[in-house]
Amino acid sequence: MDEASPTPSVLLRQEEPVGDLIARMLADAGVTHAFGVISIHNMPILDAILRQGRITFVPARGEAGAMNMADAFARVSQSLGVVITSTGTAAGNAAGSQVEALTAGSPVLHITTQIDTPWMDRDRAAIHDVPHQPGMLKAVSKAYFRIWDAMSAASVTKAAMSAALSAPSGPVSLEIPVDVQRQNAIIPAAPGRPLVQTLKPQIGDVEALATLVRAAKRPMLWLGGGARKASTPARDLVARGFCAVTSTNGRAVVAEDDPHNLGAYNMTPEAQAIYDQCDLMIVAGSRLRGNETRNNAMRLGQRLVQIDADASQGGRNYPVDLFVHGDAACTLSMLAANLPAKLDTDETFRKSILPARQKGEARLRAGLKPYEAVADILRQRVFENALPFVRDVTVANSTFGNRYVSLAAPHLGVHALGGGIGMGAAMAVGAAAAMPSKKTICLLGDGGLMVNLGELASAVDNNCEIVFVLMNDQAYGVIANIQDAQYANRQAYCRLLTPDFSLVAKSIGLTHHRINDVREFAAAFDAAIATSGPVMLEVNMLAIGPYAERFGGPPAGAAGGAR
Ligand SMILES: Cc1ncc(C[n+]2csc(CCOP(=O)(O)OP(=O)(O)O)c2C)c(N)n1
Repeated sequence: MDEASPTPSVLLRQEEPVGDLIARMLADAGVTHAFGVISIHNMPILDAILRQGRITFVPARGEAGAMNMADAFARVSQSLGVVITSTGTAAGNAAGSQVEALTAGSPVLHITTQIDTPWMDRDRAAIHDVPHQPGMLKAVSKAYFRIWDAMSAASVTKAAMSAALSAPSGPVSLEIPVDVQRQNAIIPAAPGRPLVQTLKPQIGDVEALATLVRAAKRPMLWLGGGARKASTPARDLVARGFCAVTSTNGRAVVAEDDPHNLGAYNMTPEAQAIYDQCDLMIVAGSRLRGNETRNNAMRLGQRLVQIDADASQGGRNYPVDLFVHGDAACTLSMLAANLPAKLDTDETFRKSILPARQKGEARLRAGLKPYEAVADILRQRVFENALPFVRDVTVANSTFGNRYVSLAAPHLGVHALGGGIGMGAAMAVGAAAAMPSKKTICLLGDGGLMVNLGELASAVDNNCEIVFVLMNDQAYGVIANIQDAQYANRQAYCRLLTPDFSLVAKSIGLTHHRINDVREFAAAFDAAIATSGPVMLEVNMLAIGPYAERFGGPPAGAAGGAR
């Protein structure tokens, strides 16, 4: 190049601090929201987010809540959830909630930090130092990464996002020491968007599966959370002759009002009778959890096929005739392509699904007395208006919320798969951020709400469109029931002081309405939906009375019955 001609700008190397690069890469990847708690150790990143103005940062009251928000955001938006914490205690605070994200396989990027690199991993008593932080993060993550220096910042960030989003998706931890956040990095010549790969099964496996299906007269699909994106092929297969049943997390993969879908009534006596008729059960993207299979004691069909993106899942809980390693949506689509337009299946069997479901629903509803109105109104409004429905672990959800309240689409359902209480309120904030044009409905108990009460303020601060339906029995109702049934009525440690929630709500400017008569629920709920901003509807269970049937927790005992 001769001296007179200017250097083309494309060849001019540009640099920026790693904190800026991270914020830029997240925005380039389509991230619109991040959740977290600010700290000196993450300020270079949060300051860059502020200056760039491309991402809305939602400050939570604690890292546990922030992780739940990012998790629910990921589930409802079907995109990457991002949580930003500080090193040490802050990262530890997020760990319990990250266990839930890991259980649910949520694509969450947990950006956390480290002390300055010269002191890192050396246990030299620097403030905020935790020598075993990587070990802790690895235990609750699908994958763990550290950005050691500015040179690798872009590639490691891309790798972390890609790992979170690629099936089997899950939370990924990314540690960035605070001095590295300030170092200058080269701005890559192209945005480092995540590389999400679809796991295509081997054609031989799909052909073997198609052979089994063609021979079957009463084939069923068992759809789990891993099949949430497989609605199109799953609905197609049901239209061709399959019947379906779902886990709680796989609800609405096939429409909840499809007469050939048993829904999440997967453990009733009628369900067992159907499985005993079923000659081929194809389990797609499901862990066959103990609390949905009576600890694997339910018989699931004469032949069992499992489809999973995680190769290590094959035959983990049930012996299988065939394991197909592949993405659920991709595998079911390839299966459909290998099958005739109409399967030669048993119509009597297909017709038996709806009555079985109706029996399960009727039995469930009879046990809800006097709260049928709460269940019926939620069922109707949530389904008809396609609302996100977030559930904490409480009697109301273990009975009707998790199966009777219908969902319009799989991504609209958010609940604690791991059974941990206390995440509902924060999850509702994340769900509302993902779908601001709709009211998010959050059904929770007083015990669960107390775990993360502070996040109610986050909901108000961000003017989230949420209706909190609080079933207040002033107790850990589930625990009290178990103590009555299994510990000779020795109720203990389950009646903790709870505040007057109307005063809590008033003190933070949260609209609150207490329901003392269940007949008021329908009108109060519709008024809450029509109100702008968050609303708490407190159902006073002490005034209304107990459920007709007591819920005593998930099945007890060791796993491993179905052999
Ligand atoms: C993180 C966590 N701690 C403890 C438990 C045990 N546990 C299960 S249900 C429950 C009570 C929940 O109380 P509340 O939210 O008031 O709902 P209710 O049982 O009254 O319907 C407790 C403590 C749990 N599941 N998760």
